[in-house]
Amino acid sequence: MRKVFTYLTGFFIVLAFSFPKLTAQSIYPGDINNNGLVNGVDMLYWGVGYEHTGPARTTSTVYWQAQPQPADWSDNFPGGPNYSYADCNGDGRVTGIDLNLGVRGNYGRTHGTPQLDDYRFGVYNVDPLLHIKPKSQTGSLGNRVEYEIFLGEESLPVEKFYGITFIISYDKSIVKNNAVTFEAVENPWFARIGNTNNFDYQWEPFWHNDTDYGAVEIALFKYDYTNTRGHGKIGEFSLIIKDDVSVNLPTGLDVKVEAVMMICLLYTSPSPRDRG
Ligand SMILES: [Ca+2]
Ligand SMILES: [Ca+2]
Repeated sequence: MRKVFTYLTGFFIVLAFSFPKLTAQSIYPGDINNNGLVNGVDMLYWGVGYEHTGPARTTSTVYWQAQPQPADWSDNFPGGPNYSYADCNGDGRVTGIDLNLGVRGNYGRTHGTPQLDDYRFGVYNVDPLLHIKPKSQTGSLGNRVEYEIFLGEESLPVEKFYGITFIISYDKSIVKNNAVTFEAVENPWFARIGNTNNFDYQWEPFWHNDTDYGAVEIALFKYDYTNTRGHGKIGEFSLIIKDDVSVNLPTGLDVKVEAVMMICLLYTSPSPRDRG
């Protein structure tokens, strides 16, 4: 007979942040914040740098090796590197190619000794909640367990949303390999245009399951130069429990958020749109 158990609901809090300070050297295509690692955080930076232009590099490639920096572009990320880092292929413009070939293509690669990204947890009842909620209160061995992911609540919405990345970890010893899924909401609240029922398509989802570590990294990020206020479901996450495991129930799957970063757009420099 299969064991049936109740698993725990997690509550997590996220906080908008300012970009960390980082030193500039050469450009590794995809590592936009130049911390030595390509991950979801670089996708947030891409959304901020989208459509900016500046001097091209002498090398136009996303090949993973140190590329020479061009002359500085006119803008820097708040507290961080020059916008030229967002031009992963070095052609002088930040476009979808830089996201897809640079950041997604070089995802997970490292150079030097990576510095920890500036993940931060917020303060309870002050910052909006990132809530991972099981769809059912019971689960059984060998079956898929589904979770809904919510960001913000009616009583405490996200005031200015531009992007979020977070890492959900789970106990890999009791979760089936390659059985983790993530699906973003098709028309999420943060893509709503004003108070209309129309949605902006200038946002992207990303997720990657690391079976070695037992964690899935998720990123949802806009590139429309508009912060959104709101709250609600942002996606669904699921995994399958192995059918041949012995676990201490009901602590079960040990699903929790390991790290989170949420950003808003700061209007410290004009967007390409404002410049016309
Ligand atoms: Ca990085
Ligand atoms: Ca480019």
